[in-house]
Amino acid sequence: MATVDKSSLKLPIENPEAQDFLPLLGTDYIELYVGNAKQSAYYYMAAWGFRPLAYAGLETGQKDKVSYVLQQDKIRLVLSSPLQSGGEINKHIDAHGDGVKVVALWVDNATKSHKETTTRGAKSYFEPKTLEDQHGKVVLSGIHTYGETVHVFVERGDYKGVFMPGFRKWDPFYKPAEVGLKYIDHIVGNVGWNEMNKWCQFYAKVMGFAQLVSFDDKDISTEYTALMSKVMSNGNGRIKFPINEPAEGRKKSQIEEYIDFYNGAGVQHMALATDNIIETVTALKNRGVEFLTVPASYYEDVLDRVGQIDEDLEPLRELGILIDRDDEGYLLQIFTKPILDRPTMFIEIIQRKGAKSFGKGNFKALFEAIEREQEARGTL
Ligand code: TYF
Ligand code: FE
Repeated sequence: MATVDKSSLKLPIENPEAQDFLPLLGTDYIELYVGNAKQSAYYYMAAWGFRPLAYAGLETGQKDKVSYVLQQDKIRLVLSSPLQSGGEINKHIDAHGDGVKVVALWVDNATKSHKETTTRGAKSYFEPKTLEDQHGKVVLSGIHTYGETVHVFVERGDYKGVFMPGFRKWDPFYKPAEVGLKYIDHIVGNVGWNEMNKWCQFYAKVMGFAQLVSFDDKDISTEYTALMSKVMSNGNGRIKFPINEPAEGRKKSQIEEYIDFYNGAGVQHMALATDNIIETVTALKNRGVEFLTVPASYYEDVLDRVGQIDEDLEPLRELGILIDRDDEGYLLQIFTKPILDRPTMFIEIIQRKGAKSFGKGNFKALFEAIEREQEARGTL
């Protein structure tokens, strides 16, 4: 059972009703609906160091959908594609391109999680159901969140199989080395104009989250790009969901570009944590992952802003890793270019050295880097 430890979390907007009705143990998995799961699985293994874990498809008696499950430390990805024309997954891909469908949350009781959230106003995605095989049972339930994204509650009990009933072990010959990714630090949702507060209220009311930190468009609008963002967190801080909305700027907001190409609200980025960002980003670059870059001038005065750090500045500068500090420590972070055909989802790599914040001191440099990419796409 998750205990509520708010001592190290900053919760400027307390949620008095919060915490207890929905204890979350962590992120269980992220499921992406993709056009070709087999080839996506190869990408996440070869480029990102995910290891093959489980498979469900024609060979396991699943006729309409194929899923590959990958894992790196605590991060589990499920890549799913339709095996027939028509149906929910094809519609999702047609509307959004490849993208995150499910943010699955690990709970002790999926039935209670469904009841507590739906009675507080969540729309059910599916009722609690029990899956069973010779390794035990897993109980699942689901609710809708922003756009067509859903949360699935996963109750594993003492299930001993590789992933869950319906899947078999997947052990191909090709298993590239990991790159040091450890856990999901946060998952960011982009929502439509003026919808940020509505979805923050959803996480507060329906899921018992509270607001972690807040910044407004004055903090983060550059000459062209504008957005607003609030971070919602569950009581034990294991689940952090920043929510962005577009704001009015001189030209098109990066959030608006996302909404246009994704055709609505959805997951914008996942931040994956490492405990050695220099090694992780070096490995990722060698495997072809492309990152945003900032001007050399960023590194001229960065140490004046963030003070002493443990790392040498040189490799950070060479790799383009950004640095920020809050009153509890510092953090190192870097952002990929969009990893899909549409300019929608990207991935952040983050190493926290005490800092609990999200890199506010880097927003200007980061958003200017994003604008340069938008400019190249003709979407600014
Ligand atoms: O998650 C965050 O808040 C940081 C910064 O469009 C950020 O990673 C915020 C908005 C955005 C890109 C990055
Ligand atoms: Fe982030």
